[in-house]
Amino acid sequence: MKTITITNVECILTAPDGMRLIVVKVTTSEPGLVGYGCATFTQRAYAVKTAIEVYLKPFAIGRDVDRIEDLYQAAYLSSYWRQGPVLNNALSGLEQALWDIKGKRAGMPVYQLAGGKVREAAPVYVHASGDSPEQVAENAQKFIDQGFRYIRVQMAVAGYSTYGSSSVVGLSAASRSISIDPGQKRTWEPTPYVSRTPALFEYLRKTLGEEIELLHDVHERIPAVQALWLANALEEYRLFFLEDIFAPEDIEYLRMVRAQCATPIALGELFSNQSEYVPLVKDRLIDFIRCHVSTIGGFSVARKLAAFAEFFGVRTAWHGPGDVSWFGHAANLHLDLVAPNFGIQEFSLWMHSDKVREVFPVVPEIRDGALWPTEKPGWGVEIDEAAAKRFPLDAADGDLNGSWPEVRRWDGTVVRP
Ligand code: GCO
Ligand code: MG
Repeated sequence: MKTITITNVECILTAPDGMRLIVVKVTTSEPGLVGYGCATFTQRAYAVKTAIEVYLKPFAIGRDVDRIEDLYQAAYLSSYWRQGPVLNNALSGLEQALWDIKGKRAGMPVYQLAGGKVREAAPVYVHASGDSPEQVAENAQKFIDQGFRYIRVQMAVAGYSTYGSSSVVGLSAASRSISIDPGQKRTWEPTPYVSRTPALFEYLRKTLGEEIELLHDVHERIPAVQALWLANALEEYRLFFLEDIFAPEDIEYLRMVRAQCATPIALGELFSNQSEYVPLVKDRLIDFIRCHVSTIGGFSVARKLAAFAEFFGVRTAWHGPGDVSWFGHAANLHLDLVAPNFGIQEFSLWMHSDKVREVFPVVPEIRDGALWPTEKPGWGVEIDEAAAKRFPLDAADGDLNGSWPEVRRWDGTVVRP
C-alpha cells in the first residue's frame, strides 16, 4: 500500500469569544487528506506555537502518517527534557491530527479504531454559579430543567475574587473563571470560602434533592489542612466529586483524606507528567482522573491512562472547559465512548456559542444531558480556517495575554489561580 507522508504541520490560533484556542493542522501527500488536533494551553499559546512550528514541524515532515505511536515516541524523546505542558500540548496537536487522518482513511470515527462504543453518548456536567445559595440553586435548576443530571456548583464569596463564579463572556478562560469586577483588586481569602461552602451544599440538598449529582471545584485555592476539613465537612452531602482540593505540589495529603472520609476526589487537570498521576491511580488516592488531555500528550496517552485507571477502579472525568478546542472536546468524547471506566465528561456550553460555531461549523451536539458524536470519520469535527482568522488571539483579554489574572491575599501574598 502506498505510504502517505506528512507534508506540512501548521498551528492555527483563534480566540472566538475571547477564548484562546490552539489547533494543529497536518497536511499529507494525499491530495485533500488533512487532519486536525488540539494543542490548547490558553495561558502560553505562543510558546506552544513555537514548539510546533520550530521543532515539531521539521521533525514530522516526510514521516509516515500511519505511524502515530512511533512518531510520538520519537518526537517526545527528541527534546530530551520532556513531559512539560508546552511540549506535551504541541505533541498532542500533532498526534491527534494523525488520529483524525487515520479515521478519515479508514472511513470511521476514531472511537471505532479504539475498540468501539461501550455507551451511546457521554453524559456531561455543566457549570452553575451564583452570589448566594439561592442563586446557585436557581441556576442549577435551570440546567436540571434542560435535562442535565450532573451540575458543578460554585458560589462567589462577596468581596473576593472567587474561582468559577463569574461567566463574563468576552473575557479569557482565566478571567472568566473568577469573579472580577472591573477595577476591583483581585483578593482572595480561604477561610470565608471554607466557612460558607458547607451551608451552600446543605441548602442545595434541601432545594434540589438527594439525587441530583453535585460537583464542586476547590481549584487548589486553600491550604491543605483546610481542604482536609472541607472534604470531611462535605461528606454528608454526597457530592459526585470534589475537585482539586490540593495543588499538584500537595498531593501527598490525599492519603489523609482517604483515611478520613468518603467524599469522592477528582484531580488531574494540572498534571502533565505521568509521575504525577500514576501514583494516584496505583494507590487509589483519587476516584476520578481529571487530566487536560492535550497537556498529558494527547489521545494515545490518555487512552493508556484510561485503561490503566480501569484496573484500579478509577474513573475518567477529562478536563473539558472553554479553553479546549473542539478537536480537544472531540478527543474527550471519543475517549468517553470507549472507556468502561468512564465517570463523567466536563463540558462548557460556551462551545456552542455563535462565534465558536462560526469557527467550528460541524461539532458534536448536546442532547438529553449528554454529548453525542457526529458519526463522521476521524474526530467528526470541521474547522473553518477563514473564520478562525477573524478571531485573532491578540484581541482577547487585553494585557493578560492569556495569563491568569493575579489574585492575592489581603496581605499581598499571591495565591494559586
Ligand atoms: C475546570 C478548570 C478550569 C480551569 C481553566 C484554566 O475545572 O474546568 O478548573 O476552569 O481553571 O481551564 O485555564
Ligand atoms: Mg478544575
